[in-house]
Amino acid sequence: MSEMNSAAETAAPHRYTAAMAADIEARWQDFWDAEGTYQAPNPSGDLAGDPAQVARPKKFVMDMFPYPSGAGLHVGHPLGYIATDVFARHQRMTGHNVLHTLGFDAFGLPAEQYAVQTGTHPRVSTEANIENMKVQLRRLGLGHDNRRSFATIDPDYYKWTQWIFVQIFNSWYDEKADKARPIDELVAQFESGTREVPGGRAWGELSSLERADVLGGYRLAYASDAPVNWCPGLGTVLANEEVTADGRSERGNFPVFKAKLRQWNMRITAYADRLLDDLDALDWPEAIKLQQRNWIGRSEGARVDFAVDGHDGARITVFTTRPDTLFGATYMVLAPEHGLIDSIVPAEWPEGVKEQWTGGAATPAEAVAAYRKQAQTKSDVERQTEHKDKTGVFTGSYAVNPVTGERIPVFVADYVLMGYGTGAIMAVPGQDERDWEFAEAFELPIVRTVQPPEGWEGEAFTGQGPAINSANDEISLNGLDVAEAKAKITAWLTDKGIGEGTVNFRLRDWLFSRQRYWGEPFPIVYDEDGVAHALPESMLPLELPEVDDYSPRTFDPDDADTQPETPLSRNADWVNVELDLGDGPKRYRRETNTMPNWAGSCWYELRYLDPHNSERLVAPDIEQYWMGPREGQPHGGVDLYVGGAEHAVLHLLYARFWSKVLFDLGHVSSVEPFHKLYNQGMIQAYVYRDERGFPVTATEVEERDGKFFHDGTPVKRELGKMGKSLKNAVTPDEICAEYGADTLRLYEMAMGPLDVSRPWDTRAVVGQYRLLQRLWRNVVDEATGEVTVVDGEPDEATLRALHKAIDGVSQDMSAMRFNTAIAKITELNNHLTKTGGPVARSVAERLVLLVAPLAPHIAEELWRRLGHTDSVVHQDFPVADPAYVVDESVTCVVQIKGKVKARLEVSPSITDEELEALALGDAAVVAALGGAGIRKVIVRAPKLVNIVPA
Ligand code: ANZ
Repeated sequence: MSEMNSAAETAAPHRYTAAMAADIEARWQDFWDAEGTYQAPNPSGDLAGDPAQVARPKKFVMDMFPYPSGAGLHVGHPLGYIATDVFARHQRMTGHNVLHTLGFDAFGLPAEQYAVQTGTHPRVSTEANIENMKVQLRRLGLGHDNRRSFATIDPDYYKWTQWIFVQIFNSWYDEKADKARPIDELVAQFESGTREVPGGRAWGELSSLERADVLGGYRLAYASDAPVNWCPGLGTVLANEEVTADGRSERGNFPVFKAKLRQWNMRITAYADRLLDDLDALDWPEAIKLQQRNWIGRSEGARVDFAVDGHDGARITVFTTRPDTLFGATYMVLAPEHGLIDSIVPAEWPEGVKEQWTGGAATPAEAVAAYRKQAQTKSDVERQTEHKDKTGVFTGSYAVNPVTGERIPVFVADYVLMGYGTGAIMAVPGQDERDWEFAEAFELPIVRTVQPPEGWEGEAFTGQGPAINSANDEISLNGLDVAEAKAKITAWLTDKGIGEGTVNFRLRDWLFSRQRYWGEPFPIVYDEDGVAHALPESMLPLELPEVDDYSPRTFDPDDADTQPETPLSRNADWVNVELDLGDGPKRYRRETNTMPNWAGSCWYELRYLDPHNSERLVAPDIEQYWMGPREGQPHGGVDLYVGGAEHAVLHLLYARFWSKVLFDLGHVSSVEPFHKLYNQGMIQAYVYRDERGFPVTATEVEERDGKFFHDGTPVKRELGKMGKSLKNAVTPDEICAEYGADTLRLYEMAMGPLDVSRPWDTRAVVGQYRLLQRLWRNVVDEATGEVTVVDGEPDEATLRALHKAIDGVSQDMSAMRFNTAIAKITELNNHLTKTGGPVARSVAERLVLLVAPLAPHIAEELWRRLGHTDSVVHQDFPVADPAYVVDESVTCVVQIKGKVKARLEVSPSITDEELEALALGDAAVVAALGGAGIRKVIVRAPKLVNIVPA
C-alpha cells in the first residue's frame, strides 16, 4: 500500500482499509464456521435441525462444482460462485431454508496427466489441489454448508456412483411401460414364456453365456463391440461428445480413429423421447434446450427394405426421411463399416462396370478394403462436410428398387455414417444434394420425383411440390404433396411387409469406459465363462488399487492400428480374485476399465442432500424435501443451477439421464436434476502479444496514448481467456490482499449483467472499494471508531431514497440482476453522503441489510457495531413501503394530431381509462378540439394521451 494511505490511516485510524477488511473478514469467517451459520437443516437424519427453519420453503442453490486444477483459481472462476452466494443469501433473508454448498469433481485426465509428468500419485496431487482451492474459496466468504461438501474421489462418494452403475446394469427399458424396470422382471417374463426369448428358444435351454448375451441386449448398461473413438495419443477411447468437429480429442487435440473394441455403454437412447419431452417444463436458457434437442436429433421417417439381387434373403435396410422419393432411388450406399458388405461383394467385377466405380482395383473386395482403410482415418464430421468431393467404390452388387423393380448399384461411400439410422441409404439424387453430387461424379441416373419450379436445373430440388414419375401398376403418388406422398407410400410399404414408419434419433448410446487409472473402478467381475456379474452392495466401494504405474499406455498418436491397455490390468493381484457372490467362492476377473470423468457429476446434487448416509444414496424424505416436484416445478429438481454454457450437452444430458433411471427405479422423486439453469458469462482478460504472437506478462505492459508497450517494444492487445498460459491471470488472492474479499465480490457482481461476458480490469476494482469506504463512513466515525447514527425519523427525501432502493434491490436480487442492485445501493449511499450529518439508525440498518448478500463481512461488522448481537445472515431483508416508492406524480402530455395541447399532473399508477377521461375533460383540450368529434384516442398511461379528431 502507498505511503499516502498510511498517512491517511494515522489521520483516520478507523477508516475502512485493506488491513481493516482483512481483519474483519478473517474474524467473521471464523465466527461463521464456529457458529455453523450456513448450515441448512434437513427434515431428518444426522443433519436434522431447527424444525422452524425446516418448515420454511426450501431453496436449493447449486454451482457446477469445480475441477481442482493445480493452477488454482483466477478471478474468472468464482464469478458464478459469488453470484449463487449473493442469491442464496438474499433467499435466506426472505424466509427460505437455503441449501448451498460446494464439492469437487476430482477424477479425470488432467490429474492423471499431471501425475504422470511429476511422478506424484493423482490422489496426492488432487487432494493438495482441493486443499488449496478450499483456502482460496474460504477467503471469498461464501456461505456454504461445509458439512455437505465432498469430492467425487472419496470412496464414500464413489461407492454410490458404483452402486448407481449396478442399478443401471441391473435394469432394462420396458417400452410398454415407458420406464426402466429391474432386469429380474424381464428374466421372469422369459422364464414364464410371457415374453418370447430373442432367437426363439426356451430360456431354460440357454447356457449362462447365451442368457448373458440376451440380457446384454436389454440392460441399460451393457458391453458391446462397436466402432468407438480410439485416441492412441491419449491411450483411451472417447465419447462422441469428447471428440471435436475436426475429429480430434477435445483434450490434447490428438487424432481420433474408429476402432472396434469391447466397451461399456449406457443405453441413453432408450430415454431419447423423454429427454426431449421433459425439456419443455424446465426453466433453462432456450439456447441450451435447443442444443440438447439438436443433439438428441429426433427425425421421423421410414425404414425400407431392399432385396440384394442374386443374394437370396439378403436385405439392405435403410432409414429415410423421404420415403416419398422412393421411385427416384437410383443407387444405394452402405457406410464403410456396414456389416453386410463382405457377404455381398462378388469375386469379380460384373459386366458393364464403369471405370470410376472400381477405384482402380482389380476386384470388388480389393476396392472395398482399400476404401475402408482410407475412411477409417476420417472423422464423422469430415465425412459429412458439405460439398466436399464425393468418394466411394462400387461393391459389385445390385439391389432392387421395390417400386420400380430396377436393379440399382450398391456403393460404399464415407458420406454415409455407420452411427446413424441403419448405416445404409437409398440415394435419391433428384431430391438430395449429396446424392446429386455423388451421382454426377459417378455418372449415375437422376430421376426427379418432386416437380421443381420452372427453370430449375442442374441441382437437386429439396423443396415442396407435387410428386412426379412416381407410379407403378399398384401405387401412384403422382400429384400428391410431400406429406401425403410420405403417408401413402409408408402405408403401402407396411402393407407389403417391406418397411414401416420409424423415428430415428441422432443420439447414440453413451460410451462409458475409459482406459485410465484415475476414475471409478467398475463394480463388475467376469466369471470363467466371461459372463459379467455386478458386485453386491456389501462389496462396495470397490476401491482403486494402489499401483506403481498408473500412467496409461499411449501410442504414436497417428497409429490407428494400436489397442488400448488399461493401467488396472497390470495389477494381477487386484484383477484376479476369489469372491462369493451368493453361490459359493469362485474365481473371477475384474473389469479393468474405469468410468469416464462424467460419472461423478451425474448425481452429485443428490449427495449434497444426505452426504453421510451409509445405508442409502439419499434418504427418501430428505430427497423429497429438497428435490421433489412442486408447483411450477412438475419434474422437481434443484431450484437454481449456475455454470458455464459449455456444459450444454455432455454433463447436463448425462445427469438428466441418470436422474430418470433413478426415478424409474423408485430411488428418487424428481425426474429432472435441475429445474432452473442459469449460464453465467465469462470473465475475459486482455492478452498482450509481441511481434511473434507470444503473450507477454500483462502486468508489465504500459499504456501510452492508446498504444501498448512491453519493455519498450510495442505489443498488440486483444480480448481473450484468462489463464496462466496467456500470462494474464489475476488471482482472487491478490485482489483480496489489496482490497478485501467484499470489494472483489462487489466488483465481480457490478461488472455487468451476469450472463454476459465482460473484461476484467484491475484498475476499476477500486471503485467498489470506495463504495465500501463511503458506506463505512456513513455509519462509523473514522477518527474515533464510534458509531455515528442517530435515533429519530429521517427526512422525506431520505425515506424516498431508501424505499426506492429497497424496492429496486429486492427485485434485482430475485432476478439475479446484481449489477443494477449495486447501482441502486450506491445511489442510496451517495444520497446519505451528500445529505451530510449523521444518518438515522433506521436508514443505516436497512442499508446494511441491503448490502449483506453482496458484501457479507462488512455488513456483519456494521450490524454488530450497530448494537445487534445476532448475525446479519438470518435477518429479514428490508421490505419497501409502497407509499414512498411511487413518485408522487408524473407529467402526462396530451397531444392533438401530434401537437401538445395540455400537461396533466397524474398519479403514476393511473389506468388508461382514468387517464383518457381526465384528458378529454381537460379545459384546454376541450377548447382545442373546438367541438370536433373524436376518431381515436391513443393512451399510454401515465405519460401520454394522443387524440385524433374526426
Ligand atoms: C432418401 C432421401 C431422399 C433422403 C431425399 C433425404 C432426402 P436426418 O434428417 O438427419 O434424419 N441418411 C440416413 N442415414 C444416413 C447415414 N447413416 N449417413 C448419412 N446419411 C444418412 O436425415 C435422414 C436422411 O439422411 C435420410 O433420408 C437419408 O437420406 C440420409 F430427397 O433417404 B434420405
